[in-house]
Parts: sequence; C-alpha cells; structure tokens
Amino acid sequence: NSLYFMMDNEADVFYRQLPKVELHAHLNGSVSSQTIEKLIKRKPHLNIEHSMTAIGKGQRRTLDECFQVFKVIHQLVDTEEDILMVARDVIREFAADSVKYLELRSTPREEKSTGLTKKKYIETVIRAIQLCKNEGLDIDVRFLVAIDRRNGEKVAMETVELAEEFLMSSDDLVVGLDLSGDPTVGDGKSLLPALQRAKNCGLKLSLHLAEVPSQLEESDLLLNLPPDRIGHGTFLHPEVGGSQSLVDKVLKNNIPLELCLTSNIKGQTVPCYTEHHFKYWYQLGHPSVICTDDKGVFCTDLSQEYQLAASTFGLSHEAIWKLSHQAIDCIFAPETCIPLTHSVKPKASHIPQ
Ligand code: 6MZ
Repeated sequence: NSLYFMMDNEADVFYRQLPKVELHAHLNGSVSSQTIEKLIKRKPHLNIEHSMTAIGKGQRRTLDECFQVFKVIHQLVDTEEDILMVARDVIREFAADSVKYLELRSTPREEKSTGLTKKKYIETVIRAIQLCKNEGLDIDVRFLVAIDRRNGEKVAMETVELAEEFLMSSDDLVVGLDLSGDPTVGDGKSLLPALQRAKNCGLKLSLHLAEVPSQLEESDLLLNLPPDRIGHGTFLHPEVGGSQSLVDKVLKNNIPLELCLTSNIKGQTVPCYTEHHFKYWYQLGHPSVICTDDKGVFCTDLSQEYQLAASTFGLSHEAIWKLSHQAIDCIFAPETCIPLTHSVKPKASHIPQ
C-alpha cells in the first residue's frame, strides 16, 4: 500500500493551502518533535528519548502502547511554563497548516511537585490561546475540557464543575467537554450524571464512543444523552460488529463524527486505510469531520489526513473542499462570535476544476 509509505508531513500544496477546521486534537498528543526536543532539554534527568513520544512512519502500536506514550509526554509537560509553551507551539503549528478554526482538548492535571493545579492548567491553556490571538495568528481557537475516563465518576464531576466555571468566565473560549482516555478502562455508565450535568449547563459534549468493540453497551447509553459530536465511533456500524440501532441513534440526532484515519491505523483499531469507517459514514452523507487526534504522537497533520482521505477513497479536490467546508457546521463556538464564514469559506475560484 503506497499510501502507507507516504512520507510524514508530505501533503501537497492543495491540501496545505486548503482552509481547514480541526475539531479533535488532544493537546499533549499534538506536541511536535521540535517542541518535544525543547522539553527534553528542560528535563534531561528524565532520560526520555524522542522515540518514546511518537509513533513514526510505517510503525504501529497497540492502543495500550499508545496510552503509554501519553504517560511519557505527561512527564515532560508538568509545569505551567511547559503547558504554555506546548499550547502556543501546537496552535502555531495548526495555523501554519492553514487550520482556521481549532478546538483543542486537554485533561487538566494537578502536579503537586510543581504546584500545578487543575484550575491553573486550564487558565494556562486559555492564556496561550489569548497570546496567539495577540500575535495575530489567523486561527480561531476554542477549548474543550477533557475527562479521562480512567479517573472515575468523582473526578469527572469535579472536572465538569471546573469546566462550568470557565464556561462563564473565559469569553467563550471554553465551549465544551470531552470524554476520552483508554477505552478499555473505566465505565462510561458511571459517568452519565457528570455528562448530563455538563449538558444541562450548556457545555457541548464530544464523547469518544465505540473506539473498541467492547464499548457497545456503553455507547448505546451515552448516545441517549445525546452527545453533540462523537469521537471515532469506530465500531458503531453493523459491518464491524456494531448495530443498526446504534447507527439509527446517530442518524436520528444527526450527531457528527470526528474521524482520525492515521490514529486508527497506527493504534490498530482499523486494519487498513481502505477499511476505515470514514467510507461507511461518508457514503451515508452523514456529517464526518476529518481530524488528527494526536498529530505529534502519530506524526501527521491535518493536510496529510485530508490527502489520505482523498487518495484512499478517490475524492476530488472539489469533494475535499466541500468536506472541509461542512466541518464548519459542526463547530462548538456559538455562531454569533465567529468570523469564520470569511476566513474558512472556500471561494469558488479556488476550487481546481
Ligand atoms: C482516547 C485519547 C486518545 O489530555 O493530556 N487521548 N483518548 N483515545 C485516543 N485515541 C488514540 N488520544 C489521546 O492529551 C493526552 C490524553 O488525551 C487522551 C488520553 O486521555 C491522553 O492521556 P491531554 O492533553
């Protein structure tokens, strides 16, 4: 499969220049190799090598091994200063890839040894977003506070309460909540009260659903909320062991899917690009948004993900424009405060014939 050997970050100019919307990007999974180098220099005593923080070209890992990689990165990012640098670098990199609207998500962490608190964590990400805005970068950035499912219902509820505070005070920068973390750990059902509370207070919900086959019962319950967007949804449809009733719930509520091709291949939840569930949902005409997931860990970027979708599924440049443009309908920022239609809307003259 020649696609498989595509050089990292090699997307051609059409995809690079395409104005894009990124809706599924975990902050600490998005750290580039350049930023990792800076972090390693700051913390030489950890003896972390770059090979421990990224899954390179042609490599695959089990999903479990992917989650070990995040633990290594978390060791490198444990102060306010680190978070500020990481968030600014990640935003600049997305902007340089012609991403015009970005929703970053991250799990607030507390680090007793450095004095980092969950509240400071969120404040620091917000400060990074504001600094990037002041720099004049052509990108509109919002933040989703993430719940790591392995931490259980109490932490989930505390996270929702924290997110609620920022929903009121962050000038519309905090717009929602993400449920993520190792899908083989924890119980989504027990998190329902926290998620319901988040929904009731106006936080938009993006939930990782059916990322692994064992999550179907839980996904069925979580779909009843319903969430505003679904992360991955790899095993929802009947062709891969899901069910028509799960698909019907997604269709009935018109819940967009955030689809991350390289992540699913490298994490081995999907056997090859041609079998990616993008095909199933795209053929149904269901809102499907191409995203990166963890551009640093999986050595990709959004241009490359669009190019992979195009070459795998035979999509024309025009179809790719449309796909990218339709992502605007799935963003969480309130419509009143986005100048997006100006910056993202493709001009007809830009679409190659
Ligand atoms: C589920 C994932 C993920 O929050 O420290 N995360 N959760 N599935 C995935 N598919 C590969 N990729 C990343 O970023 C890292 C965290 O994001 C979640 C995990 O909880 C991971 O620890 P933050 O910025």
